[in-house]
Amino acid sequence: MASTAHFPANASHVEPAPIPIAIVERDTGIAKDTLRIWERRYGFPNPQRDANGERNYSVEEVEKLRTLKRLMDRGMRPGKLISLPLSELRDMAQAMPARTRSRDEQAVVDGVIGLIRRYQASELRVYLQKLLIQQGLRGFVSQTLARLNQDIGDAWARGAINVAHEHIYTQAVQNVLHGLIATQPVSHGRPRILLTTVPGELHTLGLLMAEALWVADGAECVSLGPQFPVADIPAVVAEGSIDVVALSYSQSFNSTQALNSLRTLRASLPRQVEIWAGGAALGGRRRVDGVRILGPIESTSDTLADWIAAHAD
Ligand code: B12
Repeated sequence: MASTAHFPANASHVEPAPIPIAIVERDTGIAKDTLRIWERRYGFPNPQRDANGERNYSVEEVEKLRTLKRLMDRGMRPGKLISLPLSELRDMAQAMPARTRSRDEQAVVDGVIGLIRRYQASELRVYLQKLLIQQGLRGFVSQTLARLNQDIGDAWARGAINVAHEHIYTQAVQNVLHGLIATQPVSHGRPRILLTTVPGELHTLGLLMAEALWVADGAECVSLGPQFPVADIPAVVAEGSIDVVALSYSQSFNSTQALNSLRTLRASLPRQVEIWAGGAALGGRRRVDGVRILGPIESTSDTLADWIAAHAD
C-alpha cells in the first residue's frame, strides 16, 4: 500500500514512486476536489499523468500539501500560502505556536514523546497507568488521551516521530485501556453495543476510549476490532442481540465515504437498532438520518443515559 512516510534526505537516489490522488487525499486530509481546483486555479499541485491519464503526485508535492494542511488547520488561507516555497512554509509551521497546553499538560506530552522515541514501551505503559489512577477514567480518557492523540499525530506530521513510534504509543494505550476493561464485571446490561470500523479505517483508539467509558457505565460492549465489512454487520446484530452499532472515522478517512457507509448500514438494519458514530471525519455539520453523530468523547455517557432512559420499562 503506497504511503508518503517522510523521505530521508540521505537515502541513495531511488526515484520515489509517484503517488495517486486517493493516497494524497488520505495522507494530507485535502479532498480530491480541492486538489483539482488548486491545480486549475494556482497551478499547484501540478501532478504528472500516467498512461491512463490518472494524476500522480511527487513526494515533494505531498510534503508541501501536508504542510499547507497544517497551516490551514490553524486558520491560514491557502491562497496566501500556495505560491510560497516548501522551505518557507516549513519555517512558518515550525514557528506556529504549539497547541495551547498548560505546563503540566505539555510535561505529559513531552514525557510520552520522550518514552516512545527511546522505544521504552513498558515505561510508557506504567506512565499512562499512573496518569489513569491519578486522573480517574473520565479525566484520563476525555482530557489526557484526547489531547495526546492530537499531539502524537502532529509530532508524526512534522516528522518528529515515525510510524513505529505511533504504533508503540497505540499499543501502550491499548494495553492500559484493555487492562482496565478486563477488570470490569460482566454487566449483562443493556444496551449491547457492537464496536468496529469500516474497511480502510485502521484507527481504533477513539472506539476503545468510548468502549472503556461505556463499560464503566455498565453497558455490554462487543468489539470486533477494525475494518469489518459493512454488509456483514446486520447478521452479527441479529445473532448477537445487538442494540447499538458504534463506529469511528478518524481525520484520515474520507468524509463522503464515511457518510455513505453510514447510509448503507442504516438502510440494512432494523429501525430499533441505533447507530452511533464519531471521529474527526464526521466533525462539524454532517448529518445522516437515523444515525447519531457524536462529538467529543465526553458525549458517550449522555448518549448512553439517553438510551437507557428511552428503553426504561
Ligand atoms: C495512532 C494513529 C495511527 C495508528 C493507528 C493505530 C490504531 N490501532 O488506532 C497508525 C500508526 C496505524 C496510523 C496509521 C495511519 N495514519 Co494515523 N494517526 C494516529 C493518531 C496519532 C491517533 C489516532 C486516533 O485513534 N485518534 C483518535 C481519533 C478517533 O480521534 P478523533 O478522530 O479526533 O475523535 C475524537 C472524537 O471524535 C471521539 N471519537 C472518535 N471516534 C468516536 C466514536 C464514538 C462512537 C464516539 C462516541 C466518540 C468518538 O473521540 C476522539 C478523541 O476525542 C492520529 C492523530 C489524530 N489527531 O487523530 C493520526 C492521524 C489520524 N493519522 C494520519 C494518517 C495520515 C495516517 C496514515 C495514512 C499514515 C500512513 N501514511 O501510513 C495511516 C492510515 C492507516 C489507515 N488506513 O487508517 C493523519 C490523518 C491526516 C489527515 N488525513 O487529515 C493523523 C491526523 C495524523 C496527522 N496529524 O497527520 N495512525
